[in-house]
Amino acid sequence: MPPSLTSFTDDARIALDNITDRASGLMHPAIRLGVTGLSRAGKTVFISSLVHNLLNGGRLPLFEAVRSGRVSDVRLEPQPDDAIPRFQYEDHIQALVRDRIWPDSTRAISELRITLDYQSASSWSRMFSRGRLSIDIVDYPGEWLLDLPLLTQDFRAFSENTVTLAETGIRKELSREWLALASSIDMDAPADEMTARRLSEAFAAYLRACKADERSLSTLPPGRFLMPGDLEGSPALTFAPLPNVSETKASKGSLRAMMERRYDAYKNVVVKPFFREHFARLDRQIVLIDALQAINRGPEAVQDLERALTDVLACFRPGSNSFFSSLIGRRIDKVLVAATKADHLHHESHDRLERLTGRLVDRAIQRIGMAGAGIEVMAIASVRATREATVKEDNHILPVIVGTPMAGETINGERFDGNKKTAIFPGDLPDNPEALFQNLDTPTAELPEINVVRFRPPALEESNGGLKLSVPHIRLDRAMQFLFGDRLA
Ligand SMILES: Nc1nc2c(ncn2[C@@H]2O[C@H](COP(=O)(O)OP(=O)(O)OP(=O)(O)O)[C@@H](O)[C@H]2O)c(=O)[nH]1
Ligand SMILES: [Mg+2]
Repeated sequence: MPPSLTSFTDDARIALDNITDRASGLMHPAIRLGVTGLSRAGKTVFISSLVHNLLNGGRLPLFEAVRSGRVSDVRLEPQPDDAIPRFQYEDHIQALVRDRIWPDSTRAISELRITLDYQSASSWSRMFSRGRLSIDIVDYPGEWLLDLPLLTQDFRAFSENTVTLAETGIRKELSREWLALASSIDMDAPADEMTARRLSEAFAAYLRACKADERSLSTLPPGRFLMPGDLEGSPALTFAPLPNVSETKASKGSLRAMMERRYDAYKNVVVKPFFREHFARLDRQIVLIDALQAINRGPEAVQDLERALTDVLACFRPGSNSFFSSLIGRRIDKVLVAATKADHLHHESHDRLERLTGRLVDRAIQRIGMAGAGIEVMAIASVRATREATVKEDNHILPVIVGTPMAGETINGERFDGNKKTAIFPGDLPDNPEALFQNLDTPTAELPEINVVRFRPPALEESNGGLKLSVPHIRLDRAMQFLFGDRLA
């Protein structure tokens, strides 16, 4: 049985936060949209393109309120939370649109408020509703969600899980140095700051090596070890799991006791506040995943992505686990899992990518035995960096995609300068996603080959008057409709 860690104050504070949010929501309807995904999944690009398309009258035929002309004004407004950094929309969009480079990586939480004035669809509500909705978009690293399971693990369980995982597959070679150091240390000896630091640095180096490894995505908790932010060097981040922790209580003043205390501190000062102050207040959520990259990297990477997705989805659908439910609330009623960067495929494969993502989600849901209600799956491209074409080769018509590879990209020995365009055959996904999952467990399993080229963001088309049009995308409007279309009814 998981130790009961929620305190009365946790519950009370969440309830209070929710009441305050709701009360202000009566005056001015607002929803909080969480945008998450593992690093490089495409969060920043998604938010930038979504906002740009809304502000600049983008092509959004599947977003009903815009298509039917009911949205009269869209603007950015000051966000409601003064303590959260603002999502720097202007910088990101300048990079994308003016410089045609991808925005910089972001490492922490940020927020942006966009407000829409609209006419209600029904004449009855038109008489009463003020027709204004603010969407508070919150961008946060998916890695932070992977910390949730830690809350039910004591130090011994955490150590055991982490060490077991470190001894399997690709991770075995990456963890060698850390584990060698850890086993050479006497955890019952008096605590010593330098030993704690050496251990924690070796452990962090292992986590970094996993993340950098080409063969896997390897996202392992604790999430803040790789993104410490302003906690860098603090005791709450200066610990490491230990091999073979015994069941007996740690002796006072020992290294093991110190590690246990700091592990608990990590949960109390890092994990819980995030869930309480940020996560518990979200209404809707999109989870971005880079399924194509995982497939490209091989079976172990796909399994890693599956594991991460399972842990992420468990946060949204805590099911019967009342400990989680009480900490994170049950407010999120719609979750969209979106496979991004679909512009790397020909449109014939978009539905296949969607089915494959659906299968990933199904497997995750089954694994934790939760209800899948309110979870939707799509394949999208926040920014469409390619166009489609066909080439004729030996009497065959081949579907290709055309784009401008980033400066320095090399394809078939040709190095690109960032200006020249090229056509590539992107590769196919299997029609039946099951084919991909069937032999994932065999390390030599063959996965379909997808040509993932890093293309530059597209040059925007101009209208007759010379006005730049909005960022092209794939199915971004469908995502909008699902995430907040109902709130503009
Ligand atoms: N072609 C294409 N590439 C994309 C798209 N979205 C993201 N990318 C690529 O993916 C990279 C990462 O996108 P970001 O939006 O910065 O990802 P993120 O999740 O914010 O990453 P972190 O801030 O590092 O956590 C970009 O630099 C692009 O190269 C897309 O819709 N199409
Ligand atoms: Mg980002």
